Amino acid sequence: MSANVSSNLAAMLKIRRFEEQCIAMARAGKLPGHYHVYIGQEATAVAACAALKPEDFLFSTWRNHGHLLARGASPGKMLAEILGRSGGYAGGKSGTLHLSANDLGMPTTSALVGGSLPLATGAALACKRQGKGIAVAFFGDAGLEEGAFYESMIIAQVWQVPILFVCENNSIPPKDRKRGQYTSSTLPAQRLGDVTQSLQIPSEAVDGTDLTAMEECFKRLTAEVRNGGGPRFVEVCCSRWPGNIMTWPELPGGDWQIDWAFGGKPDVDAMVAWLSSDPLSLYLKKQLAAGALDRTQIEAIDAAVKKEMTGAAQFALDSAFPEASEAYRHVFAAQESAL
Ligand SMILES: Cc1ncc(C[n+]2csc(CCOP(=O)(O)OP(=O)(O)O)c2C)c(N)n1
Ligand SMILES: [Mg+2]
Repeated sequence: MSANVSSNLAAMLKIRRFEEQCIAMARAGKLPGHYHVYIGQEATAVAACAALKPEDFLFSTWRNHGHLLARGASPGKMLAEILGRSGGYAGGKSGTLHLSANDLGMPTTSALVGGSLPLATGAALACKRQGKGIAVAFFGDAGLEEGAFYESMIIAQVWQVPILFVCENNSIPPKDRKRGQYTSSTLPAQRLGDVTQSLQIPSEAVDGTDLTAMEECFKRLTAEVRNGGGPRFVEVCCSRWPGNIMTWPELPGGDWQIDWAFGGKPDVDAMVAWLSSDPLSLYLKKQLAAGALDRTQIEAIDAAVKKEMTGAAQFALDSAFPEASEAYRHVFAAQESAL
């Protein structure tokens, strides 16, 4: 098995098992509140982050777990943050919606639709002025409904800053897309990249279920941006996972099973259909067909990842809640009154 295949598989499994852990903890009443999962989009984060350098900046959304993990964030510190514990990346103050890891070039995350785009454009301007790094902005298809999207595109293009806009369009399974059908939740455009094309920002669409295609795409586009080519826009065509409802993720077919890559099927029909858009299952099948790895190797990687996630959950649960006296630390406006 090549190092690339095993690291891709481990990276995608890490994201999936992390979020299954979140769901399990929520069901057990250990994770209060609302959170969003990235299940079915893991390949995008893995391929994009593989093309980045340590000095690059990344900006994300409410659906940020995969982006952070692919960038190398600690699952334990992330889970502690999600649980509001002091051992988290922001001492438990940011929760899941604003998860960040400054030391990894992810200074903040915005839960506003389109909210990260101006911040990412500003970071790209800083990269240009300092002569190092690029910025990558991940956002969903609804981002194109926001004014901040157009403002960011225009400024990025006029100032020619080094930024890659990555729109993860999880609205329609790419294989089911029909001619004339809108490609996003509400935007009436055939291809979302047509919008940026009108601003002279080169755009393309890539199959978000195909890790290998995305590796090539992100490698090429980040190189163009890095070499002074100005902004680029890529629409990643991927598919929502059936459990991915807005208010509370469910696991309609249970945890993802290795057996599903070997002919086994989930009990739930919606899950069976979705597997044909699942980048993890598709990658495994492709590598198995090519003889690049076998079941024993897959199971060994998965076991190591699951062990890491169990450790991460324990770290988070063992971490104390922040002291009340911490409430006014790390805020812009200090308050006189105590809690
Ligand atoms: C400015 C703003 N308006 C509305 C919301 C509520 N909201 C949260 S997620 C969401 C839809 C986002 O869809 P998309 O950008 O396609 O991302 P996805 O959740 O599909 O990954 C909306 C409307 C918000 N967070 N921010
Ligand atoms: Mg969407």
